[in-house]
Amino acid sequence: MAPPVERVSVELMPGLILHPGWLDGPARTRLAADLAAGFSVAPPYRPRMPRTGRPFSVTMTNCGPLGWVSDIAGYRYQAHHPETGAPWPAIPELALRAWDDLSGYPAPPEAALVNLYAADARMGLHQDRDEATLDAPVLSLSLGASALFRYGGTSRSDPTRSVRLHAGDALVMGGAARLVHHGIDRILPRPPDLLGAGEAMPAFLPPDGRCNLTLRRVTRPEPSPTA
Ligand code: MD3
Ligand code: FE
Repeated sequence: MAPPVERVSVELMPGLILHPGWLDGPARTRLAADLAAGFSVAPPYRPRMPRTGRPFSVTMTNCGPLGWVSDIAGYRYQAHHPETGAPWPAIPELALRAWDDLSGYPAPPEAALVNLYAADARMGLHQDRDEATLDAPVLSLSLGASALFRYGGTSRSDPTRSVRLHAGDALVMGGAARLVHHGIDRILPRPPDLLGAGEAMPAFLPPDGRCNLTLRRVTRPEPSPTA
């Protein structure tokens, strides 16, 4: 019998909860396979900054009824891939289960944004506020290489702290943390592993790359019949 999985959680600030190793090795492998299957329908593409058209250093795709996209015209959620026009694939089952277990939100997520980082990619400090449902948390799942995640406050000039995100970690951003500024400063080199058995890297990632999936509720849910 495999030993039971240790399940701890750390409140980094009110509303920002880290669940280290939420997905075990087999779950990470399954999630990566489900994502890879989706990429054949919705290939990762390189978004551009609104106005300037500057390309992102990450590539992106989405799963779910809606996907977050960015191009010269602005940021928005839309139902189709911006390059192929195809509807986004379904959100992987394991990701939906993590949302049920961790979000505390009564309606399912509508968008799962997939960010793919090469070893030299980063994501500048920003807020996520393109959703009409700021009462719903955002849930992040990490695969592949570890990263240095930075988070601050609701003001851009608030002091920041950093924490490492590792493969399998789940991070929930809700309540007072929903509108904090955050970003990825850098992808961390793989630690030299004395046993030669480092993290199994999803085949779709570039060498020492990282994948992050963020689940989001975008539209206000219909009131439930019992409410
Ligand atoms: C805190 N992604 O996609 S995940 C993003 O690792 C994004 O790819 C980063 O920021 C990544 O928008 C960070 C952690 C995260 C995601 C959303 C948040 C933290 C958040 C929303 C509000 C507050
Ligand atoms: Fe974000």
